Formats: sequence, structure tokens, C-alpha cells
Amino acid sequence: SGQAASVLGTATHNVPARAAAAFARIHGRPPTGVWSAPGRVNLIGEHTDYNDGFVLPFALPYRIAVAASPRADGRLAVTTVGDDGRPQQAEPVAIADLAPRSVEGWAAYPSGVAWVLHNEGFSGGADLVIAGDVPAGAGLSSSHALQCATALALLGLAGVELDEPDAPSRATVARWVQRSENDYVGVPTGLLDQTASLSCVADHVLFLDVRSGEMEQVPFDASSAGLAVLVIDTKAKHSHSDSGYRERRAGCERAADLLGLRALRDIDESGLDDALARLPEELRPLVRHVVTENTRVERTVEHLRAGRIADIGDLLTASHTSMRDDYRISCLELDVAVDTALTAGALGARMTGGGFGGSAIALVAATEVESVGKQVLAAFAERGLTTPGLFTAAPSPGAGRDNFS
Ligand code: GAF
Repeated sequence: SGQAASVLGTATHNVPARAAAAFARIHGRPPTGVWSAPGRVNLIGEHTDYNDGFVLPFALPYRIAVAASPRADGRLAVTTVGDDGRPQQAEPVAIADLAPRSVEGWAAYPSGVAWVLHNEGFSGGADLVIAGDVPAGAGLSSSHALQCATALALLGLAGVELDEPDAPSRATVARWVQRSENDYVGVPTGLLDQTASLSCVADHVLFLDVRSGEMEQVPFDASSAGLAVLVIDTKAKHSHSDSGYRERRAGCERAADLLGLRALRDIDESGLDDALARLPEELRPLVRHVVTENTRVERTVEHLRAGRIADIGDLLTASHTSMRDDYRISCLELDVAVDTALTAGALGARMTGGGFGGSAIALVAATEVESVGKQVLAAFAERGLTTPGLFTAAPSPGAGRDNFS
């Protein structure tokens, strides 16, 4: 009998080449260049970024690529190409006329980036053709991958390549992308996702202190420890995710205000009980999550610096419990994914990203990935839930310019 088929999906890999080929098909000439940016998972450190705290993401082997050439008429013309190769073109817009929310739907992301870069002095029209394999709507930052790749493409057309002398730093580009998301698209997200897409490197998780901007690349080689990170895309997307995010962020800011602090980052665990006692009851769970989550990130980093990957499992699971019970951003699908993975032998598991749906991660012995995956599929099927997507992911390169021939 042959080997059973894997339950795991894989990246399509040739995303930059696909974008270049689609560009040539659509515009009848090759693009000037192709730039791409990855999606991410956050290993731990959730809803800490807008509290000036700590996050620990790594880049996925799934990317969005933007093939681009300049246009003389100052317009931005964006086409996306689906898996079936079918192009979908947005109405070309004059970049100088862009204003917050002037473009909606998926094209808001590239337009918002063009709007910010125009304000930063990088103007010039562009034809963009976009291809990608980051699962959409899965909480894996496909929209940030699109925004970061667009930023690099528009900068590249203006003759600016990251990491070259006089180029803006990756951290600066992350702030521009955040401004596009906050002020143009209109979503009050923090700095986790853009920074991950731009600044992560292969084989490491990125330890970012959002307040200081300090970054440390921490080695994360699960496979040589006999482990793997299994990503479970639950396919669940709950309608209250936008308002739920806003409410929690506002609650954190109100709590910091009431305590006379710049941000919840300023509370450490030894001062937690005192802080909680000074707050109205409804804000306490939010604060407890943020403060304990920052500590869990620091503990995780200590383990990883010492090469003790297997020891982070309990911290991952404690993070999930805190998000489920205190921050209240989990949902049935995420809890089924996490609980099933743990029962099936995962060392730790948690939802990753904003919550209210999206994806979970599980730290699993490499030899048990298939069996854990199968048990997750069975648990979803038993409850009549949509079949989740499963894949393993190792830390992959961040955003950059691609060779696409
Ligand atoms: C979303 C946001 F975009 C991030 O900024 C971060 O707040 C995350 O949710 C939660 O950690 O991905």
C-alpha cells in the first residue's frame, strides 16, 4: 500500500514569476521589476502592539508579488490575478487626487500606499499587476503583504531600493504602511503585521519592542528540534471583528488613561494587582491579558535564546486561554482547533492574529504533524464546521525585490 496523502497544503512558490508573466500578458511588455512581501504568523504577543508592548512574529513562505512599470499619466492602474489566471482590474485613479477612503474594496490597499508615498514625495503613476498565495481572510496578513509589496514597488519605480544607502529604513516603510491602513483604509491596527512582513528574516522570529522600535532576530529552527509549527486556517470570519478590535483597543487606551500611563506597556506583572484594583471591573480582563501577554513574550524569547523551543508550548497555550477568557476574541472554530491539537499531542497551541476567526498555530512534533492535522479535520467535520486549511510553516524571508526570469 502507498503512503497516505498528506493533509497539508503547500506554497505555490513561483509567485513573483506569476506576477511578471501576468504583467507581460496584460500590458504586452515585461514589467520594470517585481517586488514581493510575505504574510506572517505571530508566534506570541497578541494585541500588545497598540499597547506599546512586545510581539514575536515570523514571515510565512506565502507571498504577494507586485509586478510594476511606471505610467506617464500619473495614474495608478492595479490588476490582480487569481489562481485561475483571470485578471480583475480596478478603475485607474489619479494618484494626486487620492484622499482617505476615496477607493474601497481590495484596491483600497494599493491606493492607500500610493496616497502615503505621494505625500512623502514619491509620486509617479504606475501599472501594477498583483499575484499571491497568502490565504486571504485567514488572519495571516495578506492585506499587509499586499501593502508592503506595493510600497516596495512604488519606491522601486522611484529608484529607491530598501537597504541601499539613503533609502528609508524598513521601520520607516512600516510606519508609512501603517498610516495607509489607519488613515486611508480606516482601520486602527498597530505595527505588528507591516513590521513582520518587512523586517522578518528566514530561520528567525522577530522580537519587536513596539515602544522603542528595537528589534532582535531570535533563531527559531523548529525542524532541527524535531518540531514543526502547524498553521490551522479555520476559514471562520466573524462579522464583529472590526468593531471588536476597535472596542478592545479603545478599552486599553481608556485603562491607560485612568491609570495616568502612556500605555499599558508601563504596567509590569508585579504591579498588575494594584492596577486592576484601580480600574472599573469591565476593563480589568483587558489589562490582565495585555500585561501577562507581554511577560509571556519575554519568557518565550528567553527560552528561544537558550535554544529551548519545546519549552515554549505552555506559554503559547496560556496565551490562548488569556485571549479566550480575558480578551474574549476567540471563537468556536479557534477553540476547537486549539483544544483538538492539544489533545492530539501538540506541545502548545493558540490563535494567532487579531482573532474572531482566522488562524491558529500549534507546536507539534514533526512526526505527529499528519496525525494532529487529521484529528483537527475530524473534529471540524464532526461539528459540521467548514474544512480548515492546514500547512506547516518555517520562518521565511521578508519583503524585497525579486528576480523573476
Ligand atoms: C491585527 C492587527 F493588524 C495587528 O496590529 C495586531 O494588533 C493584531 O491584530 C493583534 O495582535 O493583526
